[in-house]
Amino acid sequence: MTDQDVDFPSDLRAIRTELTRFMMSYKFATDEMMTKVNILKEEFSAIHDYSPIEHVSHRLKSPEGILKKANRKGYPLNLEGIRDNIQDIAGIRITCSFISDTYRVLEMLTGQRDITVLQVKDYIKNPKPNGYKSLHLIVTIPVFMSDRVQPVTVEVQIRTVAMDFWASLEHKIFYKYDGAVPPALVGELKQAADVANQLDVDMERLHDQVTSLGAAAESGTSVAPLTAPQQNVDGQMPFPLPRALLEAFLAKAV
Ligand code: 0O2
Repeated sequence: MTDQDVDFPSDLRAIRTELTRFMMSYKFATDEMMTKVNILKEEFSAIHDYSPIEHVSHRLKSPEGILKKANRKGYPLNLEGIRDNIQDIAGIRITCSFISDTYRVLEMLTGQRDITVLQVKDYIKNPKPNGYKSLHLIVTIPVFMSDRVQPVTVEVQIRTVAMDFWASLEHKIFYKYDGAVPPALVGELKQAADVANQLDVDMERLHDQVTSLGAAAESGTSVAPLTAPQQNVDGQMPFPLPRALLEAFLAKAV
């Protein structure tokens, strides 16, 4: 028993243990998803000429936030009810440079065998009336605990940097006005979402143009590739692969 336990009767201690296990399962699921996304990001950066994943972040809803949401939505206030109804306790957000990358990342994740897709909402093809755009994915992933395997739900949001910029500001404004955003501001936000979308479209077109120029010029002119395989801070490749070793591999003499 710790000092803290002295003030806790056994029934509260039992609830605390149960809640801790509950929250930990979501933390582990988040860790697993982050590993999956980081593997894709790192592999793309090292092997291909660029990564469709710019940035990835995660968040775990606090126990207070979970209870508030369950209350607000009228869900049963027990762990089973919460597990069955609240699907965004664990959240991952992936930002990509281009719209096509968001779909590419969606495909790569949903194609993984241990990920079960429960729902995909495409707010890029079908934006919300306020202009919100993003791909939302609800998945379960198995978490291997000491005594059981628990399928845990994770919400994954995938969007471009421009969509993310817009959504962060809109989120702040929405909370500042407690949901009652003045109509003029709603209109301006919608306009800004349209501008962000135009930027996405223009940037992708430019990127495609420069990429095809690079490909055409590969046979000898001086157009440099847009990006190179990722090197670490010392300008080295992720693993040291000296020329002699590569030559030995080529000669199958290792
Ligand atoms: P937070 O604080 O980011 O967690 P749900 O309310 O999740 O049960 P809903 O609203 O149908 O059901 O889910 P949806 O549409 O998939 O939205 C889930 C999350 O997407 C939200 O979580 C936001 O993070 C984000 N989102 C959805 N719509 C908007 C929007 O119009 N603007 C912005 N900025 N974000 C949006 P939470 O719990 O609402 O918020």
